[in-house]
Amino acid sequence: MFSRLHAEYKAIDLPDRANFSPQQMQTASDQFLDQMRRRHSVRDFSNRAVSREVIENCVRVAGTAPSGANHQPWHFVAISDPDFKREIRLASELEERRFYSGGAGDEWLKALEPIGTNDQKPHLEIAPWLIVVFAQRWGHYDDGTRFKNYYVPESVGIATGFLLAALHHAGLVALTHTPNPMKFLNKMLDRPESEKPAMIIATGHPADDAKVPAVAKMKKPLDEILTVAS
Ligand code: IYR
Repeated sequence: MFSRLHAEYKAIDLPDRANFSPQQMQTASDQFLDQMRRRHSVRDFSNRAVSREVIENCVRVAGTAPSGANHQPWHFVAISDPDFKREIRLASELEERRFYSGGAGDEWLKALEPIGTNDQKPHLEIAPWLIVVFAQRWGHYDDGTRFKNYYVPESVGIATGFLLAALHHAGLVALTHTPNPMKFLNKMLDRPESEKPAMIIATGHPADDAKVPAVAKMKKPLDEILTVAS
C-alpha cells in the first residue's frame, strides 16, 4: 500500500465532526464509561461460533488506530481452524510450563496468584477465534524496498486496545495472552521476520459458568490515575 508517490503533504477537509452539546457530550461519555466498565478479561469460553464478518469488522476498528507516521505497523492473523488452535495451545502450554515452573521467578508468580492463572490454556482451543497481533518492525514500499517504522509498540498497543474495545462492543469477551517467547507464531502462521508477535487474543462468548478473578473488578480510582494540573 505504501508508495513513495504518497510522500507529499496534501490536506483535505476534516471528514467528520461530532459537534455535541455539553449535555450530549456528558451523556455520551457516561454511556461509554458504563459500557467499558462491563468489559472483563474472560478465561472460560463457550465454543459457540462467531461469524468471520464480526471478527473482520473488529479488526477494521483496530486498523483505524493512530500510529507513528501513519505507518500502521500491525498485522492480525485470525484463526478459527481447530488444528491451528490446537497447535497454538500446545506450543503456548510448553512455554507456560517453563514459566510457571520457575522461569517467571517468585515475585512474578506471587503477583499472578490473585489472578488464578496456570500453565493450562484450554481457552486457546475452546474460543472460536484466536487473533494473533503482529508488530511490524519495518515495512516495505510497493517496490519492495524497506522503510523504518516508528513508535511500533505504542502504535500496536493502541490498535490492540481498539480491537479489545471493538470485540467488547460486539458483545464478545476476550483474553489477552502473551506466552514468552512467542517466536513460534512466525513459523506457524508464516509471518515474515520483520514481524514480532505481540499478543494472542482469544475471543468468543463466555462459558455459562464463566468466572473472573475478584481482584479484576478492583480498578484504581480516578484520583489515583489522574492529576489535573492547574
Ligand atoms: N503468560 C502467562 C503468565 C501471565 C502473565 C501476566 I503479567 C498476566 O497478567 C497473566 C498471565 C499466562 O498467560 O498464564
